[in-house]
Amino acid sequence: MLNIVLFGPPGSGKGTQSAKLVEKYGLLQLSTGDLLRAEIAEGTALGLKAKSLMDAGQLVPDEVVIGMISSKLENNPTAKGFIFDGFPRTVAQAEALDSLLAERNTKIAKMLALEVANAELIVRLLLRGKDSGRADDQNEEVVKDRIEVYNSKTLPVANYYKGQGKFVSINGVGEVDKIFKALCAQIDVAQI
Ligand code: B4P
Repeated sequence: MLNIVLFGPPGSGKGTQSAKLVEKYGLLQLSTGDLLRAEIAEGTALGLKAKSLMDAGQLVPDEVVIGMISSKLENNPTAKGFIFDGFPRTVAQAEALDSLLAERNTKIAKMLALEVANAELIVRLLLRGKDSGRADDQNEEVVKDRIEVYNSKTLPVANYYKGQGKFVSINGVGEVDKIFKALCAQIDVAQI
């Protein structure tokens, strides 16, 4: 089983690259952002709770996203492996993920971290906001708040994986295909 954490600030290309990685490696993508947006679209109680936090650029409580990931792992026992996209976003989530994987006799092989400067992130997200309909992409203050939340709460997760010797930095600026090749080179080494 091959499990990869795709890491990076909002707008760094996690969703974009995950889609390509899924196609090439046949792994299952687990995007907590997508799972939460699906809950909102279905109008579930969880979705209603998450919406106001997401629209404000804040993180949804750890127990909510950990519960969603846990049930996805439970429901996909035969998966070849997983790409965790946008999860874990806090150290508590990273610890919970390690436990969930250990229960299944597997672990994270690598964290691949897309590095993009703040100014470029803001341009990308506001551009996406013009046609995505995502409230959190349409307001520059909210976009800046998301980057701030990333720096304060999510960046420490990189140190968590550095401590395990699993962290790899990838330049997230440039052509999508060039970035994809750099990610594949790391995954190919991890598979050997
Ligand atoms: P996410 O859905 O994870 O959204 P995101 O961080 O904005 O990244 P995304 O994957 O969508 O963007 P991408 O970089 O692909 O999270 C949304 C919210 O959900 C969070 O703020 C939080 O409230 C909540 N949430 C999610 N997970 C959570 C968790 N674990 N714990 C707590 N709360 C959680 O792409 C951005 C844009 O850049 C696209 O338009 C793309 O076309 C463009 N782009 C990509 N690559 C490019 C390149 N190389 N050059 C130019 N543009 C590029």
